Amino acid sequence: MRVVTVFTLMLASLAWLAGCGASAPQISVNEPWVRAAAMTGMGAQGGMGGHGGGMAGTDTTPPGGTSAAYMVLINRGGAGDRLISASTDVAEVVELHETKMVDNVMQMAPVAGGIPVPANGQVELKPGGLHVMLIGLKRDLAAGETVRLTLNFERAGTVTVDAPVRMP
Ligand SMILES: [Cu+2]
Repeated sequence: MRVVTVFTLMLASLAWLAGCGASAPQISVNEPWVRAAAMTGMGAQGGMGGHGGGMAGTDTTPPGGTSAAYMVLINRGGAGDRLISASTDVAEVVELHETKMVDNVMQMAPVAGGIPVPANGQVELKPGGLHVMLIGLKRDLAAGETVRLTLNFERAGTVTVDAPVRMP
C-alpha cells in the first residue's frame, strides 16, 4: 500500500517537472468564419416598429436566430490548452458545442469542460463537429461582414479574432 503511494507520488512529481519544463501553450487561430444567418422573430411576429428595412421577401432565411463560428485552433507550444468559453457582440449567448449522431439523428450539445487544444497540435471546429454556437442573434449576419469573437483559453488567456461571415 505504502509502496503504491510512493510510486504515485513519484509519477506526480515527474508529471509536474515535465509540465514545468515545457513551454507555455502558443495559441493561434486559423481561418475563422461565421455562418451567415438572420435573426428571427421579427418576420414571424409581424415586424414591430423600428424594423430595419430591406428585409421584405427574405422568406428563404432559416428560422432560429442562431449561427455558428468555425476555425482551426493551433497550439505551437509544448503545453496543452483548452478553449473554455467565447463571446461576441452579435449574440446574446455563446456556447461551445459538439455535433454528433445519436440514433441516426444529428444532435448538438454543449461540450463539457471546454475544447482541448493539444500541445504541438490543433483542433478543427467545422460544420458537423465542434463549433462555437451563437444563440440569440442581435442582428442579421450577412456574408461579407466581419464578426469579432473573443476566445477564452484556460492557459493562454483571451484571444480575439475577426471572423468573416459567409455562406456555408
Ligand atoms: Cu450548436
